Amino acid sequence: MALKDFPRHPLLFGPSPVHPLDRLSRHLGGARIWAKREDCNSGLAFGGNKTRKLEYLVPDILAQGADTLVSIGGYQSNHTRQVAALAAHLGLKAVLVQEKWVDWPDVVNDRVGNIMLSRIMGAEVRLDPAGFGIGFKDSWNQALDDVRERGGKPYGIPAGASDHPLGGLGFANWADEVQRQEAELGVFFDTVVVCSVTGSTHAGMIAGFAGQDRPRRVIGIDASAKLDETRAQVARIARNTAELIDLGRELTDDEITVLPGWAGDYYGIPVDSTLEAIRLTGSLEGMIIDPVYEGKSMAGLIDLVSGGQIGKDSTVLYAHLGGQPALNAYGALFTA
Ligand code: 5PA
Repeated sequence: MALKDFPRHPLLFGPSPVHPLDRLSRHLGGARIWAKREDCNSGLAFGGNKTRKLEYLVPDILAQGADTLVSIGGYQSNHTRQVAALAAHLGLKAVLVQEKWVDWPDVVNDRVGNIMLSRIMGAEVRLDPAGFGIGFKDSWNQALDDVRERGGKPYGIPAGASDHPLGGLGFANWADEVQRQEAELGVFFDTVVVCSVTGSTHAGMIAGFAGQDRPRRVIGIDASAKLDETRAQVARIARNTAELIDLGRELTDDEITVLPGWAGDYYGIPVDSTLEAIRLTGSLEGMIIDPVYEGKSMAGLIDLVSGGQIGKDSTVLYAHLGGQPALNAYGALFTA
């Protein structure tokens, strides 16, 4: 089935904005850098990359007659905040398992930012001491069982809405949207830089771009600090998605690039390059990025352009996937 034939429930304002980052480009002395802004793509609780993925899950949620969305993430998960917003929007309940994915000492970590927004939107938030992992968790299965026991009808959405048969479609659609915007703007992005953790953002892009006539590089920057798991999940979801949208050929290994080097040792803990990227992007462009995801992918972009792996004549699209609410839990890093 072609991508356009999959049912999609619109949750975005429309195509997300694309604009150049002129001062950052000049500062790096080379490649022309643009951003595509998933951080302001929707009116649902600040939007983000999951809102785009969820557009393709909604028809399935409604068809199954579910009354409760059940999902999982860290305390400061952006994904679960977007699930809470979707539940509010559809008039459903949400149960969110929020695990201690990050050993971060800030005393407001479980009270501000994303988790606060989810509570405001009426979600049932369950704090769980389990650590980081992108696989299926017992606590998630327990939450699904609990909803059933109460007589409800749960719909399970895995971490990051990734390991779901339809999880890659949202960003396959993003690839088509990019192509339409390029035609309007008269540009071609030969390189796309994207943050990768649970994988379906990057994977969807790979599958979507693979069907286009003009080849380009899609560079995933790992922010999981568990490279092998993220790389395997990106490859699996990219191939499933390619099959689902009838790409008509196998994806090759060199179409699947997840680079290590900017995640630091732990998911969710920023390192020097993350903080430098956040300050540089903020002070040169007024564009805000977070310490868990986008600060790490921007650090990757900066080094790849500075080091020449992305050439001076390149036109680069930075996928800004959202995530700023988590900054509130990292206040101690920005006191001066
Ligand atoms: C997230 C994910 P993928 O998980 O699709 O690889 O996307 C990575 C990513 N940027 C990039 C932002 C702002 C993100 O929120 N967040 C998760 C969450 O629970 O919020 C799924 C991990």
